[in-house]
Formats: sequence, C-alpha cells, structure tokens
Amino acid sequence: MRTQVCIIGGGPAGLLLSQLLHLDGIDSVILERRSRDYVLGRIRAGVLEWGSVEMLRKAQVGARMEREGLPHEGTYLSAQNRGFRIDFQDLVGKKVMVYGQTEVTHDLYDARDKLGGVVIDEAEGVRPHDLDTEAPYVTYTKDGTEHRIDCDFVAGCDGYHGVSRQSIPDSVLQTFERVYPFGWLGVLSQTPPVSEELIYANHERGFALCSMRNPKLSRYYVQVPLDDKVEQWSDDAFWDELRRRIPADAAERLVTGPSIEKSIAPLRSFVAEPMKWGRLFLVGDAAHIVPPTGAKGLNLAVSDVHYLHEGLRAHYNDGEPEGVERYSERALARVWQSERFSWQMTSLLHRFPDQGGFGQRMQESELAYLEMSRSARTTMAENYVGLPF
Ligand code: RFL
Ligand code: PHB
Repeated sequence: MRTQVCIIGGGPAGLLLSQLLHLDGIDSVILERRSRDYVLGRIRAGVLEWGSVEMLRKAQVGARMEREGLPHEGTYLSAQNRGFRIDFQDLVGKKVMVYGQTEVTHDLYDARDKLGGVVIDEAEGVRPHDLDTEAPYVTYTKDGTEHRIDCDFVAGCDGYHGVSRQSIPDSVLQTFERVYPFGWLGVLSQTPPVSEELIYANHERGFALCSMRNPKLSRYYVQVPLDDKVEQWSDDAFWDELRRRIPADAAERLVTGPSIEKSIAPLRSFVAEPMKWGRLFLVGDAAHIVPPTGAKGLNLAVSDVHYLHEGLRAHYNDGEPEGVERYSERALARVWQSERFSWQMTSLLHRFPDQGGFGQRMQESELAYLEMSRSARTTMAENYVGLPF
C-alpha cells in the first residue's frame, strides 16, 4: 500500500491530523495498536482551550461539541478550604470549553468514517523504517499477515509508550524529565458537579480538583502518594478525603454516589527534542508529557497538529518546504510554554513530601497574591485559556 502520510497512533492527535489533511486533499493511513472500543473507553482530559475548539471546528468535527460542551468563563482556586475566582472572560476576554477527550475522539472517529478515512486498528508490531531517506515505509502485522505502507512522511502520534520516539537515534534525541513524587486518584461519578466551574484546591492534606463532563457526570481527583493502590480507596474514603480538601461551602453541597471509574495516574513532565528527524515527526504525547494540573496535555497535541498540518499543506499544495523543515522548532516553542505553566500550577497546588511548613506558607502566600493582584490573575488566565498558536 502507498499513502502520502503514514500516521502511527489513532488517539486524538493522529485522528485530527488525518482529518485536516484529508480536507486539504492529502491522503493518510492511521495504524492503531488497540481496538476501537479500547481507544473510545479511555477516560482522560476534560478541558479544551479555545484554540483547540477552533481547530476542531476547522476539522468539521465541532457540531456535537457546540451542542453538548460547556463553555467556562472562569475557574476557582482554593487555599485551606476557601475559594476565589479567576475570571478568564474579564481578565483576558477568552474562555475554555469543558468537553471530554473521550467525546472528541468519538467525534473524530465518526468524521473519519464518514469521509472514508483509513484507520487500521489492532495493528501489531508497527515499525517505521528508512526515516532518514526520501522513501520511508512502515511495517505492521494484522491478523497474522505482515503488511508494508510506503509513504512520504511518518507522523508519530503514538503517545508516550509508542515506537516513533524510539526510532530516533540516541545520538540525536535529547530528553528532559521531571517525575513528581505523587499521583492523582481520579473518580468519575454519575452525580451533578459540585460547582458550575472547576475548583483547583491547595490543602495541607494535598491537592484536590473538582471537574465535570456534563451536568450529570462529575470528575474529581485527589493527590495521593505514588505507592497508593486504587483498591485501598473505597468510594467512601475518596469522598471523605475530597470533602476535607475543598472549600467548605462546596464540601457541604457535594453530592456523592458510586464511582463508575477509578484510577491512579502518575504525574510527569517530559520533553523530547527534536520533534522531527528525517521524515519522521513526533506529535502530542509521543514527544511530551505534562502533569494534568494545567489541563494542557490534549491541547498541546492539538497545537502540534496545527503546526504539522500547516507545514504539510504548504509542502504539498504550495511546494513550500519551510513549514515542514521548521516544524520541530515551532512546536517546541509552544510546548515549553505549556510545560512551564503545568509545572508552575503543579508546584503551586500540591503538597510535596519535603516542602515543610515554609513551603506550605509560600504556596498560601502565592495564592493570596493571586487573589489580591489583578495582574497575577491575568497571567494565570492568559496561560490557562491557552497561548496563541
Ligand atoms: P494518546 O491519546 O496516547 O494516543 C496515542 C495512540 O497511539 C496508540 N499507540 C500505537 N499505535 C500503533 N503502534 C504503536 N506501537 C502504538 N503505541 C501506541 C495508542 O493506543 C493510542 O491510541 O496520545 P495523543 O493522541 O498524543 O493525545 C494526547 C492526550 O491523550 C494526552 O495528552 C492527555 O490525555 C493527557 N492526559 C490528560 N490531559 C489533560 O489535559 N487532562 C487530563 O485530565 C488528562 N488525564 C491524561 C490523563 C493522560 C493519561 N495517560 C496517557 C496515561 C489521564 C491519563 C491516564
Ligand atoms: C478533567 O476534567 O479530567 C480535568 C480537568 C482539568 C484538569 C485536569 C483534568 O486540569
């Protein structure tokens, strides 16, 4: 088989890239290791920057998001059970959209199917070859038979554990990493959200977050030690801990119910440079991971897709090589901005094992400064709603 762009990974990055290329007359094939049901069953991000909303509209997958998504004009921060608001609309004239990654992925699969996009799922042993030549190709096995796809470019959209990044020689690849000494225990429950807007809570017992998927479905998180196991956390223990960490008025009105999903995710900051090697591009989690505190993971995948799509469109439709050549540099500039913000939000809101009383007071006074200073809130709002592409 031959295609112009072979895309490894059918998560949001791979699907969105494929859809945008299709709309410009550029063909692609997606190779996904998992089954579609598995991909659509993953519960992940919940907040879209407005730039991501516009990208989804441009890709003609925005209709359901317009109907069901929840535009949020602000968010709450809380310190020691008392909250205050960051008003995005007032401070920077922008908002975000609460619409789950699961729904985004669903909409993208539907759109690819409608336009006859090729997504090969349960592709095993996917391997890119000859990436530093003019004629790269990708091999994989499906139902016991080996296949080969010849292409012009390979887009590595295969997440943190994928094969694409590993195909770049060690002598070229540089990685930067910080692993945080805690994780997030997340619960999804069929209960009305405790607040119309998200609440990010700093508490001496640890961080907590109140989020949502829709008016009947809530998503909550509490910071836990890295070695905690999900089985140790009964639903009641989770709700008790959450109540202790959030603003007192929210704790009083919290509606609890059985969890329909419960999992622990570790927190990590990670960047691989460069994001292009020969004819391979790294896109999304394949190149970088952010701790979820700034809600940036999915949004960064979308901005990478923006730069790569622009580059490939200029290459194929205008014979202009610059966008492809400078993909890594352009994407990385924005990646590092989101890394910085996610790291700052994480440092501000979590309890670190070695921070002591002094560290706790520093966080509390930083939060007090945010509450009193419009310019501090403006900086936070500008980053949270997303820097321009
Ligand atoms: P994805 O979504 O990981 O998709 C990559 C796809 O590639 C497939 N794949 C392969 N396919 C073929 N061959 C191989 N060898 C392959 N190896 C992997 C995988 O099956 C998968 O379908 O990456 P993408 O598209 O770059 O999208 C990035 C976002 O998914 C990610 O940044 C966010 O979900 C991160 N993230 C969160 N971000 C937020 O902003 N807020 C959150 O609350 C939030 N929660 C999370 C998260 C990521 C998590 N992971 C990765 C463990 C919670 C979790 C549990
Ligand atoms: C979520 O709803 O899952 C969510 C929201 C905001 C974050 C992280 C996760 O910062």
